[in-house]
Amino acid sequence: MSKTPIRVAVTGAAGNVGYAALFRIAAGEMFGPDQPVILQLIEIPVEAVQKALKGVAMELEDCAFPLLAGMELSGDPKVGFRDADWCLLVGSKPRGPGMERADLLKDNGRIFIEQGKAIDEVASDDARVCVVGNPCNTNCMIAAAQAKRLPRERFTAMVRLDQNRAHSIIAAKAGAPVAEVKDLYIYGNHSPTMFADFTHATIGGRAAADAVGDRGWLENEFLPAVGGRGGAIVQARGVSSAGSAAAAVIDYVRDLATPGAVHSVAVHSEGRYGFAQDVWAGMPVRSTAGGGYEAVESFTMDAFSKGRLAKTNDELVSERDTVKELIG
Ligand code: NAX
Repeated sequence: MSKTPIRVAVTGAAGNVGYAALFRIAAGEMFGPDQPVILQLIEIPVEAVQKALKGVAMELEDCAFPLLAGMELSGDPKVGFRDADWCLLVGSKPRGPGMERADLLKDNGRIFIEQGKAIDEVASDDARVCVVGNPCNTNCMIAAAQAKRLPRERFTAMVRLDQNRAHSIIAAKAGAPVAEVKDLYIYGNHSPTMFADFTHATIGGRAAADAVGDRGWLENEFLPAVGGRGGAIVQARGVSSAGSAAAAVIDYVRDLATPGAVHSVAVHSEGRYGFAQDVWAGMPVRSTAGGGYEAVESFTMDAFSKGRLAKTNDELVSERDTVKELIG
């Protein structure tokens, strides 16, 4: 007997990351090769955008994916998130020319207040919320602050693209296959201040510093390369990451849905690793049944790492303070 379909709501479904992710979700790469999905595609209620969304849905139909058990298109979050089991918040307002970061935070804050409220009202009782739209840590904090029914641990944000970038860059430097990189996790904000903790990483079973043979490179070149990779992609492509971002969304949600997987996720910090209590910070988590997780708290940080954690925490605190009056 076939499984009950999982309802997956995706905002920004006609955008670049949405477009690149949807086909992979419908093909079974997120929830497995025998798990049907119903896609609930949400876009802004603007005629041209809704028309483009219809076009995306037409293409999904044309793939005849056996696991795609249905699609619902919407311009209203209270309709789009109804009964959703997984809410992937990809859509957000991009930073326009001359726009201050504070204005970006506030404009997006309003979107995530509305979506957080709608999810809390209409999504399924065991809904999980995964925020991708930037600034994703703070957007996630804002959405979670709206929840009265759903526990805030259900709200997480994506730092998986940073983890994937870090693995790839360090493997190339060590001349090792990327699969040999272990225990390299992302801490803090999804921004250039993030800390890709190479101090506990191993490559082919050896400490990363030994495998690379150059701690100076790790501190002074690797970290800026990971933090600056998004900007480098924009420079090269003229638009921001889409294929790699979609691959990271698949990895992030698939691992959350896989008990035992250990991976980087931005979660409610609760003071772990010295982060402020109420921010959402990247850290390693171990997935538990039903899309849950427990934070991995066992890594001991050296003085250099503590300095990096403090820096990314400062940025998260400043973002929190910028939107404070919005969330009350
Ligand atoms: P696009 O501008 O191509 O698409 C965004 C889409 O979101 C648009 O179609 C827009 O109409 C829609 N949207 C805006 N407000 C909405 C709302 N209130 N409800 C529903 N839909 C809404 O951006 P894209 O390249 O797809 O990137 C999407 C977001 O992901 C951006 O915020 C981007 O900064 C962020 N990213 C985050 C990453 C991460 O690692 N956390 C990496 C990839 C990506 O850059």
